[in-house]
Amino acid sequence: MSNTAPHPLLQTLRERLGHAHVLTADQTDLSSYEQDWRKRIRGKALAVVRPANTLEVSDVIKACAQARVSVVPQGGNTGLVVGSIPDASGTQVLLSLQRMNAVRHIDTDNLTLTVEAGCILQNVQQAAEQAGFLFPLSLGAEGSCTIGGNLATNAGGTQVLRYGNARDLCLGLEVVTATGDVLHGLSGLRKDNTGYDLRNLMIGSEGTLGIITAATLKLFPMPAAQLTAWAAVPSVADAVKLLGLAHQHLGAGLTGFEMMGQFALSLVDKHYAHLRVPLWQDSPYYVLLENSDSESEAHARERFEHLLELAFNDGCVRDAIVAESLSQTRNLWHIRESITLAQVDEGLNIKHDISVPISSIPDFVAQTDALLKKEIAGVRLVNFGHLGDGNLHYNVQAPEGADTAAFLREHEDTVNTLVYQSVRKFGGSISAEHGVGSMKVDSLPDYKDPVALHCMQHIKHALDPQGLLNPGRVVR
Ligand code: FAD
Ligand code: 2HG
Ligand code: ZN
Repeated sequence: MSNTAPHPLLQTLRERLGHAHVLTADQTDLSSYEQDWRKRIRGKALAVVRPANTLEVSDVIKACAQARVSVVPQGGNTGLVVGSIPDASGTQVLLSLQRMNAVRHIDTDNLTLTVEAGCILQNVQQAAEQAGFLFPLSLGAEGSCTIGGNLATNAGGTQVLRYGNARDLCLGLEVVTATGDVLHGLSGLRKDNTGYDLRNLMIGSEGTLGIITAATLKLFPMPAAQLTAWAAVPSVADAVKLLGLAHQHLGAGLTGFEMMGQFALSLVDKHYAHLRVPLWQDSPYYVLLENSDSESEAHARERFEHLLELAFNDGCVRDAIVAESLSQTRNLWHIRESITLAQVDEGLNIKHDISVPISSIPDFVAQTDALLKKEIAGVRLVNFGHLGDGNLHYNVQAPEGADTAAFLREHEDTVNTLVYQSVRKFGGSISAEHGVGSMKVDSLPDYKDPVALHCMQHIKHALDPQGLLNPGRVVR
């Protein structure tokens, strides 16, 4: 196609959506759609389309299918595995769900909330709160990621050990399939055994099987109090021990359990000194615990103090603070959530979002740390994450003062192989949260059960025989 002759598909899309919602690079700066969040890769779209409703999404898919043009769905573009931007060919349509951001319905007796896919997660949380309920999905990107993207990646976040992943929080989906048909699955049913679970197939499919246009989500009672504690622990094994004690003594009240290595916190201290990271120079690891209490803050505090006393006596906690106020609670969470941004300020690193059984975490960390330190002198490990789910962000940062680009060029493949082999040794997963995208698509065959991978390829082919939806992501 020459630069002067517009692609005939654009004319069709403009007729359906209106000129203002079919954006091209000759008229508009598309960088926010074409650049991935970590600024590792920039793609090039044939056009960015912004449908206003499900019917328009269906029209776009039908037109693209007819023109044999592939489509990349995008929500908030906060994904960390390069799955939501077009490739560099300039031939793909980027379908942004941003305009589809309505709250459709709240059913307080059924404890459900139905929203459109482009709703920002924070707005979903607020809609639930205004109705007097909790929608517990919570992550650092909640101010810009969308519920459609959360479901497409089966996002985790910081409340999984109590409420589950995005998958566990969703009862029904409306999806536009690769043929442009609309799958009307917005049921609020908690039980439905009428065949294959298409909702669960779509969740975590990263835009490769269908476009999620709306979702029915579960609501929960709002706790009377949410209190946090910050504990310095002598080792990873002690953090695991503390987790066991917390489960035993807080029961269902334990809603968050995040572990953070000292180097991860030192980056927050270096780049966001105003956050005043507590105790960070004292211990190699720290834990942020959250106790949600259905009675009162005083009750929550009493239970926390009892737990911490047991932990001090055991020796698995060296020092600890319990938040004095809601603002201190928020600040502790803010420190934890700032680790991702502090890494950006420090320079690109090699990200991992691995999981292994919780019982294996101490050995996994000890053995993998040793392997990496032997391989790269002075390597810095940004180890933190959702210990309560057996999920660590085991990120690998260049040695102090090293050239980051050169470090990635020379070491990224080797580091990934070392970490993934270690994950395999402990029976884990190479992606517990962020998904496969295009960053892990070529590694997956080495670490996924071959029969599972084969089934995935068959499913992709059956639902999207033309390879129209987000090609080159998840499975090839
Ligand atoms: P996008 O980035 O736009 O898309 C992600 C994938 O979903 C792409 O493959 C895209 O094609 C597809 N997709 C998007 N919308 C749809 C749709 N409507 N239908 C079909 N496919 C679609 N992830 C976690 O799991 N836990 C965390 O704690 C966490 N913390 C984060 C913190 C920060 C600061 C950042 C930047 C990211 C974090 N993430 C985390 C990663 C990211 O997966 C989540 O932010 C979020 O789930 C992505 O939502 P999004 O709307 O931005 O999706
Ligand atoms: C988190 O838990 C996110 O904060 C991002 O999943 C992790 O920065 C990362 O590697
Ligand atoms: Zn995470």
